[in-house]
Amino acid sequence: MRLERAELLHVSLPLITPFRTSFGTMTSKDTFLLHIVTDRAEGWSEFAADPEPLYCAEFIAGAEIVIRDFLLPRVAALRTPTTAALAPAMAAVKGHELAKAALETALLDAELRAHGMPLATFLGSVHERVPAGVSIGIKDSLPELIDDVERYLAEGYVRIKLKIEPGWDVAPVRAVRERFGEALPLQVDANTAYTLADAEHLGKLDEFGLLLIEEPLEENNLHAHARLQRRLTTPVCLDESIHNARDAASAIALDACRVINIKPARVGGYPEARRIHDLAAAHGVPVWCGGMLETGIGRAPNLALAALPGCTLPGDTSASGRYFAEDITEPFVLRDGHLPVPTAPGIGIDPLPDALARFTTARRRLYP
Ligand code: OSB
Ligand code: MG
Repeated sequence: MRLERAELLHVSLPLITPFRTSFGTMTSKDTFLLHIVTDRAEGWSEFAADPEPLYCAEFIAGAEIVIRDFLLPRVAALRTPTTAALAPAMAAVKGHELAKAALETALLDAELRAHGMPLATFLGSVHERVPAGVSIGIKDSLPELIDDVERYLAEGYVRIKLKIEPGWDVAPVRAVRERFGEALPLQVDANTAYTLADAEHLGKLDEFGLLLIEEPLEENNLHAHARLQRRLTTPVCLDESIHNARDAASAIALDACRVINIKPARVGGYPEARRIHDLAAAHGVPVWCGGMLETGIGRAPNLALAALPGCTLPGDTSASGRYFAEDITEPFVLRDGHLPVPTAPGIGIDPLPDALARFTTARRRLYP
């Protein structure tokens, strides 16, 4: 396979409702797509992070520079750019997992399309459809939250995740439990909003039988998460703190988490996500596929990952309609609480030319 062309398309899609977390409020999904053309096939990917480095250290403008100036030249220098050769070629560049994932996924898409193989087959996925959970942002009031949960459950979502922060934690969890009962699969995500000094307060969540509490403490502090886990019966799940399989191995060894949220972008791509899945499965640690409010271009490959056998908890891969009035691809539609795993080669989906043209705000040639 020979790299012939690479371009980056900035896109902006309005969200149907603002999404508020402990780190900020999003009203639109602003990101870029990578489009690469090889002599054999074309490939697409979506950068997962936001314009500002609030969820993670990476951000759109920085990633564009990293890809253009440091990653792509290393890939273009390969005699035969294959997915397997990519990670070693990019390893000299420290960090920047989300930028690396974008480039690797676009190339993987092209490589798989050239072989006529769906990503799900490449990864070893075992399900044709995956159960969908939904992540619900912080609301202005409890009645507003209850309305949202009610609506999502009526649509068929099989698991509810509540975003929490100091001042919005025990009360919303209690309100949802009281209204919807013990049996509702329920979990929370703090996005690093607490410190170990809050351990006793977080312990108040134990009585609600949550599936997990996601990233309660500061990013990368495995030691503090292990100390917190010792004081909670609710399983700690790590998101922000897991950047690769090495981190996952350390976190499991330290008992810093008992569940892992795998976001392929956050760990540098699908092959590394698969390694984390395998490592966790070998330790009996359940994993699930997270999300970053992706358009269809980022959602499609995540559904393939979510269909791996070790993804035993429902993920955050919700239907397109939970985020956008109109997606950039054919929308993913919830049926019976599940989303279909794409079956076409590569990521299994393409941007719709008309939607792509309307959502694109800038287009930049990266190579040659
Ligand atoms: O922490 O999982 C997170 C969205 C953006 C950034 C971080 C997170 C999230 C979500 C939403 O929780 C998941 C989704 O619906 O895509
Ligand atoms: Mg999270």
